[in-house]
Amino acid sequence: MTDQYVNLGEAIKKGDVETGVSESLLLVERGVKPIEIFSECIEPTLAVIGDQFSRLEIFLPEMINSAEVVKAIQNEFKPLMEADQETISKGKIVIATVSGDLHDIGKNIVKAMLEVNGFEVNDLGVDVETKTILKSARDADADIIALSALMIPSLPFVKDVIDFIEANEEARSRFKVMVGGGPVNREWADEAGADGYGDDAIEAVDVAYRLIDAPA
Ligand code: B12
Repeated sequence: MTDQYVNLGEAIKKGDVETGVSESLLLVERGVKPIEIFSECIEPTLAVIGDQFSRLEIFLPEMINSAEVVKAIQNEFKPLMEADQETISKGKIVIATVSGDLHDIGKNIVKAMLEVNGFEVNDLGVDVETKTILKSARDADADIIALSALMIPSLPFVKDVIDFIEANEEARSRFKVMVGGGPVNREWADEAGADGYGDDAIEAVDVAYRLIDAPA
C-alpha cells in the first residue's frame, strides 16, 4: 500500500468514521478514483482486519467499527460513481448476497462498477433466499444473476441457486449466473457450474460483458 493511503488505512483499523470519510474525499480531490481507493487500500485493509479477527487479535465490535467506516465511505462515493454512469443499458443484472450472509461491502462495489459500465442493476440486498433471487430475476427480466458470498457456510446457498437453474430448462435458457466473494474461486465456480467468476469488481464487469455478449 502506498504512503498516500496510510491515514485512510489507520482510520479504518481504528473505526474512525470521520477521518475515514475525510481522508477518502481528500484522495478523490487529488485525482484518485474511488475504485482504486477500494482496491489499493480498503480491500487490503479489510483483509488484514479479517486475519486479525480470525487470530483473535481483534473481536467482532472492532470488525463492526471498521465496516462502519467503509460503509460511510461507500455512501460518500455513491453520487460520485453515479455521475460517471452510462445511460444506455447494456443488460439487466440482479445481484444479491446469498442466504445467511450479511456481508455487502464487496457486492456494493461490484454493483457500482456494473452500473458505471452501463448495466442496469437490481440489488436485492443481503441474506437473500434462492426463491427470492429467482423470482426477482424473472420479474426484472434479468440477463444475469450475480451472487456474492463471503463465508464458507454461504457456498451451499450459491450452489443452490445454480442447481435450481440447471434443473429448470426455462430458467437455464434465460439466466447466466456469475459468482464472487471471499471463499469463491475460479475452480469452485467451475465445479459448481457457474457461468462466470470474478475475482474483483473490475473482473465482474468483464465477465458481465462476456456473458451477455456485449461489446465493452
Ligand atoms: C467487514 C467484515 C464484516 C462486517 C460486514 C459488514 C458489511 N456490511 O459487509 C461485519 C462486522 C458485520 C461482519 C460480520 C461477520 N463476519 Co465478517 N468479515 C468482514 C471482513 C473483515 C471484510 C469483508 C469485506 O468487506 N471485504 C472487502 C470487500 C471489498 O471484498 P469482497 O467482499 O471480497 O469483495 C470483492 C471480491 O470478492 C469480489 N466480489 C464480491 N462479491 C462478488 C460477486 C460477484 C458476482 C463477483 C463477480 C465478484 C464479487 O469483488 C469485490 C470487490 O473487489 C472479512 C475478512 C475478509 N478477508 O474478507 C470478514 C469475514 C468475511 N467475516 C467472517 C465472519 C466469521 C463473520 C461473522 C460470522 C462473525 C461473527 N462471529 O459474528 C459475522 C457474519 C455475519 C453474517 N451472518 O454474515 C469470516 C468468514 C470466515 C469464512 N471464510 O467462512 C471473515 C473471512 C473473517 C475471518 N477471517 O474470519 N464481517
